[in-house]
Amino acid sequence: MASYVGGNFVDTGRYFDDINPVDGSRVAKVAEADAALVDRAVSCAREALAGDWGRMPVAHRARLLHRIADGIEARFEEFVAAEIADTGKDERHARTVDIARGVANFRFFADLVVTAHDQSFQTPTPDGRDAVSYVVRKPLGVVAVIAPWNLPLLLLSWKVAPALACGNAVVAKPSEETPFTATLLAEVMHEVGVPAGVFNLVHGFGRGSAGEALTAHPGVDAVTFTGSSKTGSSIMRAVADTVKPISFELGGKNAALVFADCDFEAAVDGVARSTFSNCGQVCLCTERVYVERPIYERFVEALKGRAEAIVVGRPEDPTTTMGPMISRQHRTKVLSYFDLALREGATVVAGGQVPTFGDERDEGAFIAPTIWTGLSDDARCNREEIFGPVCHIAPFDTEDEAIRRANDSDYGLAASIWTTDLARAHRAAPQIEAGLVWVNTWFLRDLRTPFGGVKLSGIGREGGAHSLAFYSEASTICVKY
Ligand code: TXE
Repeated sequence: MASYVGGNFVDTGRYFDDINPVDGSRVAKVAEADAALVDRAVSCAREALAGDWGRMPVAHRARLLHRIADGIEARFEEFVAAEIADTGKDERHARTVDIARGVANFRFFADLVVTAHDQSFQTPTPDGRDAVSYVVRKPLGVVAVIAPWNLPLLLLSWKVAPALACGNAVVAKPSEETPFTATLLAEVMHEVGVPAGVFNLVHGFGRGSAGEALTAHPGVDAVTFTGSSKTGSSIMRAVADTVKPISFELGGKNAALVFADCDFEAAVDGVARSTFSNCGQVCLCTERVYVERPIYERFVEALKGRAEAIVVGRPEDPTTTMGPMISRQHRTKVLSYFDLALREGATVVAGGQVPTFGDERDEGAFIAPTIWTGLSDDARCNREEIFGPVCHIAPFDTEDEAIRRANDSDYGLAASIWTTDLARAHRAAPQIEAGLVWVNTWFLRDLRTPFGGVKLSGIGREGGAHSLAFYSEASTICVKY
């Protein structure tokens, strides 16, 4: 796989391996972009802005975004297979979430940008005459997009689509773990006639590689990033001197609050899905579950049943409901929390181990869906993002206590509340310190709504008009007449 710079695929001659986490086999050799190639990508992006792209009417840009969506749809099966090869995720997830939402992101922002409008005001002047003040929106310029590996195409397109819709040029760096669908996206951009330099793709790692070279590049005008809070801090330092706009969606340690008056089966299903979906590797996944004491024991048993019913296996097997983790390296991190949980006094209700298959999957990165009880709220396993198919369940006695414990976290991305008491839902939801609170559901996303987190979970909001606001620069013009 090669980088895509200035309308050309570029093989740098220095490679790293893209590994399939199902069996450890090599998916592809990926050419790593060095600082010189990143520099060329930024220059090509700037040239594109100075050329036709910078003058293209918004309606044309929107049509082009629809053509990108058409291009992904035309190669849908290839995209699904690529996402599965890189991540090992089950096929249904890749098909209905990852690639489908990748297409939807381009269509959504294409439609949104043509209807976007801004404010204007009649402004009184001191001498009794009139003025009109109005706002125009301009592209930021060259936007660096740094994407993670858990929902590769979905999270990349969530940023690339609005950036292009607003007229920016993009230099994107996908995760080193998942370069495949990003490369296919570059091919689609090429096929549908996105002008050279408007979309550039550089492959590589973070620190000391393409990621760092890109975020530290003086020619980049804004950085948008999804990934770990630690990397978010590093990028913030890299852009500090030039004070670039940033948008960060970082980690989470999300809570589920299950009240005794909930629809029990719906709550168990919802919490199971929010804990184990995508092998627990979604920033929105639940890792802390608080259950009202009268239903606590029953809930623990029921969630254990759901965890044990999960079929861990090959992505293409229709009975599989959970694939492997993204990599052996990530599994090692998650397993270190499994060990830590025992040292911190956890009771293992389900899972806690690496499954064995007796075939090539033993070379992969599989892990068992896991549930703990018995940890204190200040245990590290209850405070640090683990990012695996694991949650801790604790009982609570009052609504105020549940809210207080949910908020006792360095993170604040998402939460879910399970109750049939409407007044409680409305009372509790706004008290949760998180960018997104679901009531009786999880992962339901309206792309028009703001998305992002508080505390260590990020800076800024994207989604709908919030994306258009981030990916453009507002300029106020005041005309006296
Ligand atoms: O993330 P990183 P990693 C969390 C999760 C996971 C942890 C580590 O807890 O266990 O992060 O995962 C690029 N300058 N999430 O190591 O390092 C990197 O190449 C510029 C939460 O994969 O944040 C990749 O493209 N770029 C999450 C991207 O940043 C740098 C999704 C993410 O990598 C860089 C994934 C640097 N200095 C992991 N260092 C979510 N919020 O959804 C790394 N990168």
